[in-house]
Amino acid sequence: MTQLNTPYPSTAYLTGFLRARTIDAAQVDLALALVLKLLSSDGLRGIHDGVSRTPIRKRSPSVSNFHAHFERYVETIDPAIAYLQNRDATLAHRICSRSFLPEGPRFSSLEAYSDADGDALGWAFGALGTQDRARHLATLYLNDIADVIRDAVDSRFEFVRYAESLAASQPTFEPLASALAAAPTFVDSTLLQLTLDTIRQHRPSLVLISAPFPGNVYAAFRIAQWIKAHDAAICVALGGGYVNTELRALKERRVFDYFDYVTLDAGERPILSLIEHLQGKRKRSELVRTYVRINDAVEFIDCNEPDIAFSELGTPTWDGLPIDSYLSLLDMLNPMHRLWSDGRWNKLTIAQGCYWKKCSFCDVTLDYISKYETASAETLVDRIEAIVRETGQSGFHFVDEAAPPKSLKALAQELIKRKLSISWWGNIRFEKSFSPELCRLLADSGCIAISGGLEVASDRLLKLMKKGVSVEQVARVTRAFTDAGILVHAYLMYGFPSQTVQDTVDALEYVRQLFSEGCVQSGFFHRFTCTVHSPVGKNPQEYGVTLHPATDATFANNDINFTDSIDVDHDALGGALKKALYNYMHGVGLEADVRSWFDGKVPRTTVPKQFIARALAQNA
Ligand code: B12
Repeated sequence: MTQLNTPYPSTAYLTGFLRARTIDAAQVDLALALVLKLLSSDGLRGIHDGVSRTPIRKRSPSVSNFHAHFERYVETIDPAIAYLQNRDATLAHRICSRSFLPEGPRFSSLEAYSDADGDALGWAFGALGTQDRARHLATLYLNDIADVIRDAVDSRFEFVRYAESLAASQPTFEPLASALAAAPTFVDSTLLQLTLDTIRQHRPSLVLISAPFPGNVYAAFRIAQWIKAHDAAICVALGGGYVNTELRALKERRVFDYFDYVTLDAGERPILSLIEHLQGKRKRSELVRTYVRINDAVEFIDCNEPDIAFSELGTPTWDGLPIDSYLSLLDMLNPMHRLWSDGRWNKLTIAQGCYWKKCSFCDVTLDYISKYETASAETLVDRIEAIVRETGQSGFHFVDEAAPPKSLKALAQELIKRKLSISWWGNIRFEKSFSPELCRLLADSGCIAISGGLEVASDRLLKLMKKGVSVEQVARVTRAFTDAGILVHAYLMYGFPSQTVQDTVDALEYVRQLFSEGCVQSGFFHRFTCTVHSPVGKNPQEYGVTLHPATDATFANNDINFTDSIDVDHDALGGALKKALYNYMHGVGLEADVRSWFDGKVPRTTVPKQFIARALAQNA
């Protein structure tokens, strides 16, 4: 399960690469297929069977509501999906009437938004925002159905992650093994049918399953299990972001009851080597970054052959994916989350890896961060042109860790030179080099939004985490983006080692001022987690933390529990930070003393009231 608005790009990259090498390859998005199947009239009937088997006293409000209005759900599901797929825009009027879609508990969130006339969402979408309003209502309707699936059919279900806890930082394979041995749920059997249909259609000799996130892993194993049961001769391999991050110390033999091969990091070279091996042209000892089971033991084989250069990877292809069937959802009323879940974005990498690779909370020791490589602006724009030609769509999400300013500048100049009209957004660092002139150039080339890390807004902690930016610098850079008409989203963090209550209050004061001065429009506070691949995980003493790693990890290894040198209840503070930020994004509470967001007593901020205004004035 990944986001539903657009395909995750790994299959597009690999299919494009393999086809460029004249290897016959096809790609399928079973995550989307599964969701569309569940959200069809047949799917709802299957869900209803589960509901009927749930004793009345055990039914949650979502389940009871679904049962009571079941016929209405069946009648409305296909039109609602067609609407969310942008195939039937005029239905917006009926959806906005609030008498078309059945409304379950999820709709109660709307009460909080009613304006003085009792018009829910009036403040957010105004009188004319019918399409967005309908999209939000239809998203709540799907969320109600997801709750029903979770409460009555399969407690592990979510649209963008399925059974995530079985895989995320799971030191042993045990929980996954027992889930895989259990009888399939209705969600599983639906996926099983889709898997078998796909195998019959394509008749593959090799299946590559991509698991970018922990919430894909259980389903990946299920798919492999069913392929093997259907035809044990089909070779099945696993790779992707989850594997690259969490399975670097894999010792679990049972993984190979499902997969023949598991590979690490960029997939192109390992896959070419694997195909040559399967064709009898390469010895097993010449595989690249590949785990195999030999004599009942897991071995990691890596003949150290160099990776394919970034400039030689070829162009991703979306051919074979149903690009008109993805769902444009409008879930949270946060402008950046909207880009993540709404719209069919083509995905492309500007540079591989991160050019900075110093941030102490980040997985900088892993290849996908540390191995930095660029391609020329001409090559990138050739790829962009080819993708627009193929998909007919001109929106791009650059999926870099942090796109380098130099490459973005060259790319913008090339896009403008070729008079190519695209829209693009992506992740950057708030570097000094993003001057007002450069921001305007990026906007002219189609940049609509950027996200970047302000992390813990505190110069002491930014220095400790080796972020290489200061709060003043972030203020000036974000303001330059905003002035150029580009939406700015700030990644924020709390709970970093040695962060005091005072640091947290001060960080919120900086954030308040940044919103108030029109520097950022969107943000999200993430809780710091320590991973084994980050500088904090590698050198805990430098950060004053004591690690408590899992001692017997044979499967996944990523997050590590730790104790900080100071004792602060970050959970309690986190709630206040999120509440304040949510309000700031809607322009609410910007005048209030930041202490008012916290439940308990916290100290007054030490940040001067005009700190950000003064930082901006220095620039003028
Ligand atoms: C852009 C991005 C996002 C975006 C867009 C996500 C999307 N759905 O498109 C946003 C910000 C929304 C996001 C959200 C999340 N993300 Co994110 N994201 C990334 C990022 C920076 C790039 C992903 C990308 O598009 N890469 C380009 C593709 C082509 O690379 P790739 O998938 O790795 O594929 C290559 C190889 O892995 C390999 N390969 C892939 N599949 C296969 C299969 C086989 C068989 C083989 C042999 C090889 C192979 O070959 C490919 C080409 O070389 C990565 C980090 C990174 N640099 O990769 C994190 C990353 C994938 N995200 C991660 C996480 C955890 C998440 C979230 C779960 C965070 C959260 N707690 O909510 C969510 C999940 C969202 C969802 N369900 O869709 C982790 C996953 C690690 C893990 N612990 O499992 C990563 C690795 C970052 C990290 N270290 O924390 N993410």
